[in-house]
Amino acid sequence: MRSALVDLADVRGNAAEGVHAASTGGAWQAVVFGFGGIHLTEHGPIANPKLPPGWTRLKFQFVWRGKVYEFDLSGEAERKAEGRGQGAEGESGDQPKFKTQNAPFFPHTPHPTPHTPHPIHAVIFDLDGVLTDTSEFHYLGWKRLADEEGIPFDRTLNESLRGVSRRDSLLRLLNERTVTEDELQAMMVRKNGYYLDLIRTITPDHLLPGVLNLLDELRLAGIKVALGSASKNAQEVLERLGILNRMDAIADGNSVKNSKPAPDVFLYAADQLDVLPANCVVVEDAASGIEAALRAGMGTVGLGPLERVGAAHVILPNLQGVHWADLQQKLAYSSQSAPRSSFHPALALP
Ligand code: B16
Ligand code: MG
Repeated sequence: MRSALVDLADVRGNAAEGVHAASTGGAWQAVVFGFGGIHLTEHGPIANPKLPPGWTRLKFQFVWRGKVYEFDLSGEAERKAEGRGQGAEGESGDQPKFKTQNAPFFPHTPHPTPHTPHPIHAVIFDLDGVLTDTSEFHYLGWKRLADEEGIPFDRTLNESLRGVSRRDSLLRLLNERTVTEDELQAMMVRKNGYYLDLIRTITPDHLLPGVLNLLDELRLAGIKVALGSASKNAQEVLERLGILNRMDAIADGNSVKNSKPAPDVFLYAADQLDVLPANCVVVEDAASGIEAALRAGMGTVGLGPLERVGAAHVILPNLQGVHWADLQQKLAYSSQSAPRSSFHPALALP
């Protein structure tokens, strides 16, 4: 799929410059050697077809050692392979037989679950790292608290707190340190005070590039929109960004008990929207958020590096220049129906 989509879905964003011949070759090999199960014997090429469910026929020519071989393979359960024209010499004259009982020469890899994407009725956006960048404010808030407490804290540690609830973030920051529940609560209040002071500066200019346009396109397309954030300050941030009224539902740190990577916040959003989880797509920047959305059975768009959001169905650097029509197409081509537990690899953009 990755080879095929380089040009079919323009996943690298440069198909206009010409066809990617090597990728095309890769797709051909996947089909002929993979699904067709062609292997080369001293008598000629032999097929051991394993067509994906839904494929009824696979027909192709194969040139080997100056000879043209035609294969016309059916996808029926009994794998009746119908050869026409020239076939494997010495095996069966003009009518090649395809060995169904032998292991193919070229080992098969399991093919992805056939793709039957669900129609998308709603998009659920994470807040920090997707609609705006509050992570710097979280960093400054945690840093101040950590300095006061004499605890080491840096930007690398802050990075690992993306999408992590306030309480869990503090527990990570405290590391092995033991504190009472009252002390824990007091520290959370203190950090949040610092954070609230900082977010007063947020204005609509703090919306990340591409967000407003995508929200507009979703509205035009009749797609519902919700927020799915771990933050308990999400409403205030949305208000300051000027997009609170754009949300058809809000699911945040106040809505559910279990935070990401539990699926609860996204399931809550879907419920509020009255849309089935399978018809929702989540846009997230955090590994914990992608995991939560996958556990909710939703499609996922990961923003950021592969190491962070590699489990998502579609991966983009950010939302700048992203159009709903393109995103929808990428999601449709991704293996959205693959088993969630496999965290099927995504379509990565450079
Ligand atoms: P609050 P998201 C998350 O937002 C942040 O990424 C994370 O750093 C923060 O700890 C969490 O919200 C809780 O935020 O302290 O405001 O409740 O990415 O889920 O929108
Ligand atoms: Mg986030």
